[in-house]
This record gives sequence, C-alpha cells and structure tokens, in this order.
Amino acid sequence: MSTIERVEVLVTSPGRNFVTLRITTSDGVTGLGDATLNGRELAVVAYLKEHIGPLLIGRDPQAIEDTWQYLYRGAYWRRGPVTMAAISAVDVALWDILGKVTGQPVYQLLGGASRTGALAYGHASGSDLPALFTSIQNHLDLGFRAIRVQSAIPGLDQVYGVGTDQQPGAKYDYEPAKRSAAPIEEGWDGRAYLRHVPTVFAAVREEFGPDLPLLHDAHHRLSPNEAAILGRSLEPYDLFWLEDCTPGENQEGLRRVRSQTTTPLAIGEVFNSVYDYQTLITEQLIDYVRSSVTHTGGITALRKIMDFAAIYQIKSGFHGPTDISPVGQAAALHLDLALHNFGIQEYMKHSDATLEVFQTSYTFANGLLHPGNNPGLGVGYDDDLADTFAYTPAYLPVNRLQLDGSLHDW
Ligand code: EZ4
Ligand code: CO
Repeated sequence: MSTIERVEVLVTSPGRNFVTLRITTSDGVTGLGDATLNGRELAVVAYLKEHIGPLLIGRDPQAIEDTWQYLYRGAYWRRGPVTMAAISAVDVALWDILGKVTGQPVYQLLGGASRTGALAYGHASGSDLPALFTSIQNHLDLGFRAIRVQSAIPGLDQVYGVGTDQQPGAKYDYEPAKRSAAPIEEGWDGRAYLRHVPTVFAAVREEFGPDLPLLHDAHHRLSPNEAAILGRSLEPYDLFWLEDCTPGENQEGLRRVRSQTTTPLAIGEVFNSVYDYQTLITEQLIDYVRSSVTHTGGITALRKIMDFAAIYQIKSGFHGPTDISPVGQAAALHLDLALHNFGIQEYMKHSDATLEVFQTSYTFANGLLHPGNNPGLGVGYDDDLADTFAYTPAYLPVNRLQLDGSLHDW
C-alpha cells in the first residue's frame, strides 16, 4: 500500500502571502493544499508543521474521509479558523493525490460535471460613479457576466472593499491586506453608507440596464436592523445577492433581516464549520453559502455543507478573492463543476507573479470558469521561484473610526 511519506509546508509571497501544504506518497505522487489564512498565516504554518505533519506519516493517502475525521476529532479542540484551515489543506492535498493516482480531474471523482463551466463574478469598484462605470465596463470587456459593485462613501477617506480607480482596459487590482506590522484602522459610518449605496445601484442600473447580475458586499459592518433597511432599499435594483450584511456568527440576527426584505442574502466567508450555518440553513435565512474550500474543512466538508444546503434550496457562492491561492481556487472550481446546487463563483485573477509560482490549468472564458482536465487539481508549484519571494506580515484593516470620532461597535 502506498503511504504518506513526506509533508512540507511552503510559504511564499509573490505579491501577497500564501501557505501551501505538499504531501508526497511512498510512490512519489504529490498533492497540494492551500493553507492560507489571511493575516494569520504563520499560525497555520506552525499548526501543520508541529501538530499535523507528524500524524500523517505512514497513513493511507486514499483514506480521505478517515483522515479528516481523525484530524477533526483528534484535535479535541474542535473547529476554529486555524485548525480548519490546516485540515482543509490536508483534505485538498489528498484529493489532488487521488486524482493523480486515478488519472482523473477531481470533479470527476466528485460525481462528474453538472455544468460546462462555473458562472463567475468579478469585483468592480470606484471612488465615484465615473470611476465605478469604468471598472464595470472593464469587467464586461473581459467577459464577466456578473459583477460585484462597491463604492467609496462620501465623507469617509478609505472604505474596505474599494480598490484604486481603474483606467479603461486596466486590470482590477485590489488587495485588502496591507503590508505592515499592525492592522490599519479605517473609517466607517453606517448612516452615511445606508444613504449612499442605493444611489450607486440606481445609477448603475440606469447605465448598464436591468439584466446584468449585480452583487454587493457589506463586509459584516451592519446591525440586523441596518441590514434590513439596506436590503429593503436595494430591492428596486434586483441584486443577485447582498453579502455579509451582518456579522454572521449572530445567526439569529438574520431572522430580523430575512423577515424584512426579499433581497437575496449570502453569508459565510469567515465560517469554518457546518455548525456556523446550522440556524441559517435550517431556517432558510440565507440564499447562498459563501465559504471557501480552504477555510471550511476542504472539499470533503464543504461538499457536505452543500448537500445539507440543497435540502433547503440554498446554493453555493464560494469565496474566491486573491487570498485564496490558485490551489484553493482550483479546489473550489472542481466542486463548483460537480455540485448540482451551484450558484456562482467569486473570481479575482491573481497577479502575474502568483501565477508564475502556481501554474494553473483552470480557464476563464465567456464569463465561465473551468478547472481543466488534468489529473488531480491541475495546479503546479515552482519551488525555486517561490523561494525568491520572502514572507512579510500583512494585515486586514479594522473598520471602526466613525465620522463623529467614536468607534463603530459591530
Ligand atoms: O474580505 O478575502 O468577498 N470577498 C471579501 C474579501 C475578504 C478577504 C479577506 O481575506 O470580502 O475581500
Ligand atoms: Co466578502
């Protein structure tokens, strides 16, 4: 029997920090898993190196479910983003190995394709309406058929989720984690935001018409009642979804939002377990599961969450910003292709440097992503190039300085 012989934790920073797990079997087959946890990378590195790597040596690489349960239950301390990012990386690397051993792309092992490609949405943003329109048009020119719209808020200097204004034809380049020794504190004002956002969507609908699917991310900054107000005020603009309207760990808070608005709701990019969704799914308080494969326990666990969600007609809308590495993105795409209750997939193209370190087989054409047909995940890793990009700390900002000088409490 082939066994797991080597476990390596690889850190690189081609434009941003990534942590990758590589598992090698006694037959010389390698699998990759994404272990990147934005702003807390080295905690996962230590968890994998010190506590998981030694446990894997000698195990059967094809016993994917068994290894998942062994690591989850064996930790005693269940759940949590660091633990679950580490387990996710192991799980994805083992699926990659299974694909290579069987000569199949991972989506075939998950039951085969339910679609020819995964509908993707891109990120557009602007400091004002003309800049936002340029950004939306650039995405349409690239073939995107669904677009997330974020905008600066008058009076606030910097707003999370809004990138530098794009020139016509330029790539959208937004990285929320900033290189520094500590998180930057950014501004926030709920009332200014609630007044401004509906005017932005009115203008975008006026300019781009009624058909284009539009999404918006509130980044967990609203109270349940503020979220209800926003959901209602956006109803005339027919959003595909409103994301993270409140901090989702207060699952009961979504009852208030849901009872007040028909705007579709998406939550879960910071979740790491099916239990984070239990109330949201069984009470049908959301329409889309936002998890990433990399933070929720890998393909094995996210597949189960999606089967649970399917019972309640809830679909997928997996997290896919640039802090999900190409390995994590490829894993999501295999699951997207196989899932029947797929909804949409977030897609921000990685930097050229990132795509030189991680060689990918996935494609984007006519608004659809496809994972490719290489055995396994279809992602390679260039060690020599990766080693030229040294890790330096980068943190997500804290959104809490209000216009009146007080601190936002959310
Ligand atoms: O804030 O990926 O929907 N996407 C997002 C992202 C997240 C970052 C956190 O690491 O909200 O921009
Ligand atoms: Co988000």
